[in-house]
Amino acid sequence: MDYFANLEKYLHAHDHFIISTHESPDPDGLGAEIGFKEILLHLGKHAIIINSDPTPTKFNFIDPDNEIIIFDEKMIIDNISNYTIFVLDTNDFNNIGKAYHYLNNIIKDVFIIDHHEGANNKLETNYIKVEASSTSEIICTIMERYNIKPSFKAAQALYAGIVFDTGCFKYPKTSSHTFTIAAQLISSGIKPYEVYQWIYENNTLEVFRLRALMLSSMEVHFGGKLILMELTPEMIKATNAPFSEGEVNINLPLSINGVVASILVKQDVGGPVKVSMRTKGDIDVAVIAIANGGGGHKNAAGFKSPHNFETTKQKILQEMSAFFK
Ligand SMILES: [Mn+2]
Repeated sequence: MDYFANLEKYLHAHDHFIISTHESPDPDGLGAEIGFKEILLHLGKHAIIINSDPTPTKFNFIDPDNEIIIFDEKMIIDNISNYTIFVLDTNDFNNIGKAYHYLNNIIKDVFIIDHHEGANNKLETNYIKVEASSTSEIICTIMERYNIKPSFKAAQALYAGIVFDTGCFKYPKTSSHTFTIAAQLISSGIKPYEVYQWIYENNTLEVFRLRALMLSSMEVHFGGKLILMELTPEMIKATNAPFSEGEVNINLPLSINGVVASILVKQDVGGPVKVSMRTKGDIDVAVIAIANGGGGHKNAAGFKSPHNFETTKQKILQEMSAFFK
């Protein structure tokens, strides 16, 4: 697969680009956007970043110049019909959130840069490298191909994306290439400890209280191998913490000896019921996610459920039981 040739073709065909990422943006999506915008400007292109959801406050350091535009139904973009879109860190244009319906009506062409599994029909024409640790890592590779040295701002944003998506260089897709790229980013003067503190030691009391509620919802299944937690609209209302801050707690149960699967059934206030799955070893939850219309990787995947909260819980436990026979 010549990802780079696909990208070159798209870049030659267009000049005005909107960059976007998935709803509830995380440091990988945000960092990749900041880094990729720098590439497009360097190539003499016109580029703006539009996200459906605001950047979580604690990740504002990734966008110090406030260049990310938050989608608004009434927004006016001059010559919008000239634009095509780059979708980053999700392989489904539909996942960009509220802006999707608006942009889908206007935008002629879409190009995906991503590292999630589950889009085999899009591999031929996009830049989807599932072995990459993060979309930020892919953006660094593209920068290298164009001989672009990232600014301090872009280096910090991309480093944050890699740190976040690799869980501080420990998840399975962390490779020697990931470390090489990280070393290059650090050589532009960024401080790894600062980035670590901003991402991981920057919790509010509200977020800590939400974590407590989620941990107390814990159910142990299949002889201690699977843990299921809930993140409910009631918990969000009770703590006033952002939904996205609760979502990351899915990783906590995997730190328990013997636990190989962590399931989070979650729902934001007024939002759909969703299921997130994290596993260790050969438990391939991408299969379950794809069968339910979602996506992800072997050990990290998710989907939106058409059912209510309780039914969703029962159904996912039943589907997971196949791994514990
Ligand atoms: Mn990512």
